[in-house]
Amino acid sequence: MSKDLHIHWYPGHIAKAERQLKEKLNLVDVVIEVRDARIPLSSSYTNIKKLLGEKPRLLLLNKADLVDKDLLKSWVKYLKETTSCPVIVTDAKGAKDLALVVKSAVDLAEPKIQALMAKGLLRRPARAMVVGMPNVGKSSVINKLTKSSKTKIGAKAGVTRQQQWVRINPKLELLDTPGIIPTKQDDQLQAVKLAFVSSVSENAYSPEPVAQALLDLLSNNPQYLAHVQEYYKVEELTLDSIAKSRNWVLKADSLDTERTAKYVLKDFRDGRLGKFILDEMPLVEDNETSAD
Ligand SMILES: Nc1nc2c(ncn2[C@@H]2O[C@H](COP(=O)(O)OP(=O)(O)O)[C@@H](O)[C@H]2O)c(=O)[nH]1
Ligand SMILES: [Mg+2]
Repeated sequence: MSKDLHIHWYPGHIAKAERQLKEKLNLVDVVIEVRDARIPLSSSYTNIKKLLGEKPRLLLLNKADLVDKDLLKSWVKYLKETTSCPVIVTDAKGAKDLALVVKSAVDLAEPKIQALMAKGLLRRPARAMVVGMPNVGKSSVINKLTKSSKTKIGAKAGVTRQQQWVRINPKLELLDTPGIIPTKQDDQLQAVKLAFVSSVSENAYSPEPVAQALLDLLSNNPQYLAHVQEYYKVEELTLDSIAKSRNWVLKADSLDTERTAKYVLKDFRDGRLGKFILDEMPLVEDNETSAD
């Protein structure tokens, strides 16, 4: 594989995955979209509404343990304003966010349930599914939601053949497998960020340019730069200087930058380099104050 900074995509796979996702979406009243809090924009599509349709959507910013709490608060506010969806911060270890996720999903589905009842149908539990890009924590969220309730309902006649549903409470049923939003290239920067957080397969890129791109991105933020300088005891965030500092050399004094790249990516993914959010928040026009 070349050492260029390039993420390889498979358009055929993407189209197929999107089709499968759309089929599953037909089964539910409400969608729980999980994003990686480290990349609140890049871990979704810019035109996600086109993919998910007009279904009511709840946004979870997962892996919140890996980012700065205060910075994340401003992202929650931003996403609420720009998507008009409820936004909840979650992490795999916390449990107190669960009740809120369940309540929000039920509330979001209520208009649909009311509409069914207005047509003369009996009230039924809302149906939800978890969607998101690879590795954002979809399975962890499903496990948390279903742990308290082991009531498998099984396949519903006329609703689905293979899908399993779990009753979370009398008002909510959850599809027990997630819908996968395939990662794809809206732009190269987004693609590389998805590689940082393991949302794209390691076969799709070479580690050195991707790790260096991470170091470059972190270098642009003075606070993040300081964290990483401190962690590796280096001035400049390059694979060479980190390899030297760690004494990762191959024979004949050449630096083992491949090993270094893999360590840098792992250190970032495990949260050892610091708590970073790698997307830039676009400026929002404040219509309310300008109208004053
Ligand atoms: N630090 C951290 N790791 C998480 C969190 N949620 C999931 N993970 C880890 O992220 C990886 C992917 O999680 P998984 O639920 O399988 O993601 P999925 O591919 O979207 O289903 C696993 O190694 C999880 O242990 C979280 O909130 N914080
Ligand atoms: Mg999974």
